Amino acid sequence: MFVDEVKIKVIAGSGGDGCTAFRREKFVPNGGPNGGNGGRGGNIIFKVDKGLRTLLDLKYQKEIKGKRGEHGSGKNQYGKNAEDVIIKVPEGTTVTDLETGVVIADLVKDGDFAIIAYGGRGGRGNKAFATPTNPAPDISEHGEPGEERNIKVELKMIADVGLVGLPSVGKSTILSKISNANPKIAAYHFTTLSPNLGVVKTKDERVFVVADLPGLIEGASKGEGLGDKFLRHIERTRIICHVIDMSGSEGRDPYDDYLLINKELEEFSKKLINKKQIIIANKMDIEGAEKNLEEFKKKVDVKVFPVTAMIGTGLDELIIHIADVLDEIEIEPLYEENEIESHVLYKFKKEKPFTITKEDAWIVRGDTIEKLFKMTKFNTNDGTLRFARKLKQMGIDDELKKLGAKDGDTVRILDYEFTYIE
Ligand SMILES: Nc1nc2c(ncn2[C@@H]2O[C@H](COP(=O)(O)OP(=O)(O)OP(=O)(O)O)[C@@H](O)[C@H]2O)c(=O)[nH]1
Ligand SMILES: [Mg+2]
Repeated sequence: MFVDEVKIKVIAGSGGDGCTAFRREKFVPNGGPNGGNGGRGGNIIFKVDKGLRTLLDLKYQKEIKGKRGEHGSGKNQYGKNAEDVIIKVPEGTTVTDLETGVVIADLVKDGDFAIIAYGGRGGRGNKAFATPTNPAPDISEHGEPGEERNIKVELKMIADVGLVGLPSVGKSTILSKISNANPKIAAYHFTTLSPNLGVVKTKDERVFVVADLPGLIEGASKGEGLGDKFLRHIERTRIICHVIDMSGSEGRDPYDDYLLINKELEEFSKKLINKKQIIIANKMDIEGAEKNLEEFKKKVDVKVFPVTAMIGTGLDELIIHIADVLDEIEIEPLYEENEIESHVLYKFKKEKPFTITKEDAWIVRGDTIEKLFKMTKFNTNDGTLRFARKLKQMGIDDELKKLGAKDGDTVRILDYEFTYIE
């Protein structure tokens, strides 16, 4: 299994600001409050699109930002909610919060989705703060900041295509030429000891994953050579690319090789032999290969792709053909039912509403209090007073007193400083 991994920051949209406004009508000197609420900020949603096979699109981004909600306005006009940002991801994508290590989403099938960061709610307009005792409040809120998280996105990928064949026929060479992979290549048998995976991108931007397997030999299905250990890796691929050394360079007959490998595949499992096969005739540069190919074609009734992997000849047509065939074959579910460990989605972590530490000043920290701070408009008396009241309600005043804060001490929340009064 090939795991692709991307670390990225997601910042959902903030809510729009609430509005402070008052009705103005002819002959009504002091109209009531009519500032509307801001709209909700855009969520960041990951959604499976089964056409995607890699996380390449995410690799080039450092962060994903949601849109801000619209601000509220006078005459009780609510701001519009922002549209969500929907990021397409492939089947088998998991998302982990880097701070807590908790899995936020495990997206398995086409259409599965999860909210990765929640948009902030809209700030309330002054209309919302009106009470019988304060019918004309001069107060409204900023929008709530959108949720911010650093995440790790992982893709557990299974190959679409398996390259099989005898040792030294050029499987790893093909993989190295058509994909981003860098497998070991050498003139001796069993150069490849475990499967290599590579991502192939065609000129018309289709993407698939190819596995290059260790060479198979007679008896492989029963464990000869590296044998059956790796055959199960191709059980879940959609296509088998059967690579044949058409030059017969080791004194072999390409048609015998073809039959031998098919026999091993069949003996290992019916599933393998029933898979769609594409025949690749490699080493066409070597003398005798052309003649062998002619003979070979007389004996088999399938399309053969002649290539010279070493210099790349024929590979462009080959990968376009593979992509065309893949388009016609359904992707099998990525996981068997019993392989799925859990689908539990976690949302916010529980935490203390605030902490206070004595540094150069009394520093108050905590999501709730910091959020309240960011949502407060300090340019009005009502706003500032409400903030002070909230500090008291949350128990921050009491806690400061308990810790020994004295009249005149400085208290800081984010970059805002104020003086503590007992
Ligand atoms: N002349 C020629 N040699 C090739 C070609 N493709 C691969 N070779 C050579 O064949 C040898 C084996 O190539 P590999 O790609 O390692 O073969 P493999 O099928 O992965 O081999 P194992 O991993 O051992 O099963 C290397 O020396 C390659 O340079 C080709 O198109 N022409
Ligand atoms: Mg190899």
